Formats: sequence, C-alpha cells, structure tokens
Amino acid sequence: MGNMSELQEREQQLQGMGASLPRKEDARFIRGQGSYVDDVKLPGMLFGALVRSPYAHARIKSIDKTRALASPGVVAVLTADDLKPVNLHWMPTLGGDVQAVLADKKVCFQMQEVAMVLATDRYAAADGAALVEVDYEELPAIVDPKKSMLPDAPVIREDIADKKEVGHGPRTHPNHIFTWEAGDKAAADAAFANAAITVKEEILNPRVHPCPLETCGCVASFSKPTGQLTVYLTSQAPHLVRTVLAMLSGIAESKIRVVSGDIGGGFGNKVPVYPGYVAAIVASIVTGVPVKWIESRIDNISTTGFARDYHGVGELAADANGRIKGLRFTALADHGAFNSHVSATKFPAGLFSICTGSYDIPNAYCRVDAVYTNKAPGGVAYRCSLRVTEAVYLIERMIDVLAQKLGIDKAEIRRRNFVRAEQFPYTTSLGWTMDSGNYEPALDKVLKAVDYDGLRREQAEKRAKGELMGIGISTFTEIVGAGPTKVCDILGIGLFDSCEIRVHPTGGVIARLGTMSQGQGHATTYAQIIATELGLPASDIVVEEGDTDKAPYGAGTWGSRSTPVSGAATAQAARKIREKARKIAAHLLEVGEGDLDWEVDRFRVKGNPEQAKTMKEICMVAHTGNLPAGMEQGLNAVSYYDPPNMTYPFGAYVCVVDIDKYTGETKVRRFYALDDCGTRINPMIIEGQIHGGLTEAFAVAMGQQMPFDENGNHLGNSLMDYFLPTAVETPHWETDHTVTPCPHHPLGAKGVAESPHVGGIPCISNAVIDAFAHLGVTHMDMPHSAYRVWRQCHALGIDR
Ligand code: MCN
Ligand code: CUN
Repeated sequence: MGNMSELQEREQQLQGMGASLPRKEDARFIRGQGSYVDDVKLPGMLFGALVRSPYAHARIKSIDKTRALASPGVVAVLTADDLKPVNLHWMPTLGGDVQAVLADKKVCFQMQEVAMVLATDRYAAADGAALVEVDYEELPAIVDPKKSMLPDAPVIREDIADKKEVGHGPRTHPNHIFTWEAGDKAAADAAFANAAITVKEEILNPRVHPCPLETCGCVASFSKPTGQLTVYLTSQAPHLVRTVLAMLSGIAESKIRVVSGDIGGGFGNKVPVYPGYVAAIVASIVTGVPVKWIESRIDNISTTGFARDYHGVGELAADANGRIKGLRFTALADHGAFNSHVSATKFPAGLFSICTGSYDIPNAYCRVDAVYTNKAPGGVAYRCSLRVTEAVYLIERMIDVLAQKLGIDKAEIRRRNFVRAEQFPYTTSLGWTMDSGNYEPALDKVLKAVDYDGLRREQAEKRAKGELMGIGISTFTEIVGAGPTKVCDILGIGLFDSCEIRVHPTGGVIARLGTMSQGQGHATTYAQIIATELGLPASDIVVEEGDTDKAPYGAGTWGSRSTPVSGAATAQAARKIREKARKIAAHLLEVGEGDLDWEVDRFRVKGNPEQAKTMKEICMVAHTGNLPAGMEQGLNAVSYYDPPNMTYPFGAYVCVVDIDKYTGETKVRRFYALDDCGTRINPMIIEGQIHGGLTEAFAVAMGQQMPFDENGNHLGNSLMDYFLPTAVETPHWETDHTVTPCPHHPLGAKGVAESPHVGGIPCISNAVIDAFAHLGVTHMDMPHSAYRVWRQCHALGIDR
C-alpha cells in the first residue's frame, strides 16, 4: 500500500465526491459565454409574437388579420382555425388535461394565447400583433377558487363540460378537476373526538411565480425535405417534451430533436409544454423556415407556470402533553384554466400527503380538491417537489399553533413528536416509508448554535418593554427523487433516469444524462461522482445534458430528483465500467478478479501491492486486442435507474426577526439553517443551492404574491410590482449540516436543492407570527410585507 499522504494526494487529484470543486460551467458563464435559447440564430428565421387576451373570460366572436398582414415585415398570422386542419389547436398537458394552443372560440384567462404573428424581425412581429383585431364578448370571471364550484358558477371549460372525469377520478362540477385523498378518515376523526385538545387554522399559500432570470422560449426548425423537427427550447425535461411533441404532432419521435442549451434558471417554470412552443412549431411546419418565440417578462409572469394558490385548512388533535394523536389537512387548489402542471399520474395532488412532516402522527387524513378558475394555469413550480412546500408549510405552522395553545415551547413540542432515529425506515399514517432521519440531534445542534434559551430570554425582556421580536423554528422533512416507476409515471412514462458513460483510450470521459441543469452545477457534480467511482480526474470528465439525440431517455431535472435518481444512475453506470476494468486488470496481472483490491485510481494485487494497474492504463488496454478471451473492446456503460424509494432529506432552521410596530417593517436578524441530505457530493454547491433556496423562501414569505381584481385582471405582472430580493434586501445566511446517509441510494445521497425553500418559508413565517404570539395571534397569512404586518399591529392597537 502507498503511504497515506501519497494516497491522499492521488485522491485529491481526482477532485471526486466531497471536494468543494468550483463549478466547471462558471468558466463560461462568468465570461458571458453561456449559450441560451435566445442566442440561437438560424438562417431565414422568422419571429413569432403572440396576440394575448385582455379579458380573463370571454367569447371570441371574430378575429380580423387584415391590418396585421398589411404591416411591414409580417409574413403570416396563425389562429386556432389555422391549426385545426392539422389538429394542433389543442395539446395534451403533463397533468393529464388538454390545453388550447391558440384560443378556440373562447379565452379562459387574461393574456391567454389567441394568435401568433410571424414576421421578419421581433419588432415587426410585435407591431403586427398589436394590429390583430379580436372581437370579444366578455363573460363573468371566476377568480376566487372558493366560488368555483358554486351551483351557478359560469362554466370555464366548455370543451370538457360534459366529461365525468379528466384523468383523475369523478368530477362533481364542470369547474371541478379532481378530489384526491389519503389516509384513514374514520381513524383521524376518532382521534379528534377523543383528544384533550384540538387546533384548527386556515392557512393560505398565495399564488407566486418563480420568475427565472431567463424567460421561456424556443426556436423551432422543421425541415420539409427530411421531415425532421429540431426544437431549441429552455426545458428542464427535454425528453418529456419530445414525447409530448410526438404525441401531439404525429411526427415519429426519432425525427424530433429537442435541444436545451444553457438555462438561465428554471425553478419549475420550465417543465410544462407551453402553447408558445407548439405555435412556433406549427409556424415552422407551415412556413418551412425556423421560427423563434421568446417571452417578455410580463408574458412570463402572467402566463407560464405559477406556483401554489393553495388554500389549506389544518387541524391537529393532541393530548395535554402536546403529543399529536391526529391530523386532518384539507386544501383547495386553484389550478387556473387548464390542469397543466407536472404531476405523477397516481398523485394528481402531488406529494402533499407528506404533510405529517417529521412527526410520528398515528392517525392522519388529507384531502385536496382542485378546481378551475379564470387565471393562468400551473400550480406546481418554485423549488417545490410537487406540493411539498404547501404540505410542510401547513404542518410547520400548525405545530406552532398547537404549541401556543398548550403553552409548550415550540422547540420542545417538536422534540416530543419527532419520529425517533430507531423508528426508521418509518411508514407514515399517510403511506410513505421515510428512509432515514435523525431529527433531534439536528435540532439540538441548531438551538445550541443560536443560543435559543438566550434568545427566548431576550424576547421576554423585549416583550416587557412592548417591543416585537420573533423566533421561528422549522424542523422539516422533504420527499424528493420521484420516483419509483411502480408508483410514479407521467403520461405513462416511468420516472426512472439515466446515464451513459464512454471512457476514451487516454482516460477522458464523456457522460450523458437525461436530466438538465438550470444552474445546479450538474457538469461539476456528476463528474465528481464518476471521478470517485472510476479513479479518473473530474477535470477530464465532460458531462452533457439536454440534447435528446445524444442523451439516454430520462424525465429531467425537477423535484430535486437529479441526485437521488440520476446521481444513482451515474454511480451504477460507472460501477459497470469498473467491473469490466477489474476483469481487464485481472487478465493483465494474471490473477483472479477476487485477488484485486480497488484503491482510489487503480487495482492492486492482494498481498502483492507492488503489482497494480491504474485506471488510466486500463483505459488504453480496453481499446487494444490484449483483452480477456471473448471480451469486446471499449469501456462504455449505460444505466437506467429506477429508485426503490424516494429520499427524505430534512433540516432544522431557526429564524430571528425584529419588527417595528409603528411601520410593520420586519428585519430578519438571524437565519441559521442546518440541512441533512445524506452523503454530500459537493459541499460548496450544496451551500450555493441553500443560499439560493433560502433567498427564494425569504421572497415568498416576505413579499411575493400575484394579485388579481374581481374580473381576473392581473395586478402585478412586472418587476415594478413583483418582489425579487436583491443583495440589498437579502439577509445573511448561516449554514450547517449533519449527514444521515440514504440507505437505498448507491452513494447514500439525498436531494437537497428544494429543502431550503420548503423549510425556509415556514421558518420565516413562524418567526413573524411568534413576535405576536404573546398577544394571542396564532396565524397571519403570507406575504409578511411591512403594510400587512403594520395592519396586524394596528388591529392590536399597538402601533400608537
Ligand atoms: N448535491 C450534492 N450532494 C447531495 C445533493 C445534491 O452535492 N447530497 C448537488 C447536486 O449534485 C447538484 C445540486 O446539489 O449539483 C442539486 O442537486 P439536487 O438536490 O439533486 O437537485 P436537482 O439537481 O434535481 O435540481 C432541481 C432543483 C429544483 S426542482 C429547482 S425548482 C431549482 C433547484 O434545483 N431550480 C434551480 N435549484 C436551482 N438552482 C439554480 N441555480 N437554478 C434553478 O433553476
Ligand atoms: Cu417544483 S419546482 Mo423544481 O421541482 O423544478
């Protein structure tokens, strides 16, 4: 064996798992060398501009293209009537519904796509769009989901008014999408009937938008001679998009190529298939030249995948010591005018049923009713792992409400209810089997770090002086890594993921994956996994994602699934290669495979360690004729990984706020976040993800909201109105970690990217509300903007 320092040196040279390797992709990004969809410029390309509806609900009586067609540079104007002959005026959605590509007889939300104007440049297209004359007859709009299913509510989706179901069970009203439930209602009801104490609260997750820096868009290029369709598109899930395009166009999937270049932020906004993509594709098929369509900021905020709009009611039942005996959570989900968000077929309400959180709750029941309204479609986006944000917000808020009612400390009540380390794997009363966790030490570590007792003493002193200070805690568990194909599919396609690795003669490696980075650093972290597994330096490992012609099939990057699913596929593919390399090494060293030990970057003969073959040497030999009998050349492998379970990362966060009772101004004084995502591949990238997710949590908790008036007019669809925190507003984040490996993942890793958002929002809310706890306040809805916090102070009469 080599001495330790030599070994360590070799290991360090690999820059494998555990190293805080700076992101490889940043060398391009910080030099302005990224290549985004709007950088794609093809010869003869036309520009498409969408004509959008000014009304939230209206019948289209006529569309007059004459003036637009006469406008300089305008080549064509497409409407639903033009798409009908090719049957492309409607398209399937990832939520099992259909959506109008261009409005067919009526519009169902403000800014809905009505026509596409094609012109020789972007300005001519915009001018042309302004000249399309649409005659609308306005209809009454439904904006409040609570009014959606009233008996006399106007029917939003006349196209499916008679359908008894839209993919997810019986519908009870034309504006009803589905009702989904989990758990044992009778058992939960009994727990409530027998409980010493019960609490109930209405809790809103307002409609917000992830607002990535780069808006959505595409360049569609159809070649008439070959019948080949190439679409450059900002997609988090290029293969799923290709499948949907094949389904809707009838073009063979082998003749469709979807290419996602660099993505300037996705945050779930770039999962769905949008009407603009399909309109641009049809436009390219019709005109025979490439067509580019890029959203403006206002288009993006008003029409593409928003998040949340979840109207929850939480109920907990407990004994006098605060041990929770029962949980009942219901939610009314506003999906807008089309059910377009990504959801696994069996989970139309996403993974909401993870709402028992980190707690051992014996009886639970949850129910989600989803409805149509005259608002843009969506609901699942924004670092959310399919409604986990809403679930975690509800339980983390409700446990505070319970603590308050019982007069038990908010850290103590969590401790009394945690699933204990020895209970894992732990099956929740709503049916999930949580893989691993160690909650109490994580909470204790955080409380110690912030001197929780000292903070509570300080708070008591401040309260005595009439000042407002709040301490928020959240001890959340996420569910990420969708998911096992036995329970998870989208449009019938199982949610496995894939990695193909090719090793070249001199030891360079190229890996291709079905996922798609939007800023998560995949080019770096997948390379680190391969470096460790194959003993080849990360610097020589190239990672490629996003081109469906090159990468093996996979469901893409969302729901923090890249590490849990594709990270595992990467390890498995690399291990297949290492096993082949072992056979070659055994052949070269003339020993049995079992006589070899793997050591960082080479195989050594047991008992005769001077005899060794490095991976680099084996790479070359694999491309010669000197191989074991019958073995083919090459060192390539592909793995399609079907995860046996989801992964359940967790965290313990504490937030301290100071509130000015005269103005409502709220300052996050301190935020301490401890995350546990099992084995950590790149600590620096993890920290970056946590900083980003916490900043987005701060945005949601403190200021983001998409307001509408009663006619469905959007009241805040520009960055003048919509809150995006900059470095100026953003608090300082303190991060920490524990490591509880995932028992079923080949590397022991869990996902992490969404945790800080999911756990951060309730932590900040809990802090703000805790500031008012001694005054009897149990809940305040987000966002906690200064005005709204001041209103609370005013209602309590403490602002004078
Ligand atoms: N990682 C790690 N060790 C772990 C877990 C993760 O080093 N145990 C690293 C991974 O290798 C990867 C990164 O952390 O480089 C995030 O990994 P993971 O948690 O698997 O999440 P995904 O890569 O699947 O990212 C998806 C997630 C989602 S769903 C949203 S929304 C979101 C987020 O990522 N959108 C983002 N973070 C974002 N960050 C940026 N910059 N831009 C977005 O659009
Ligand atoms: Cu829900 S936002 Mo991310 O899963 O793409």
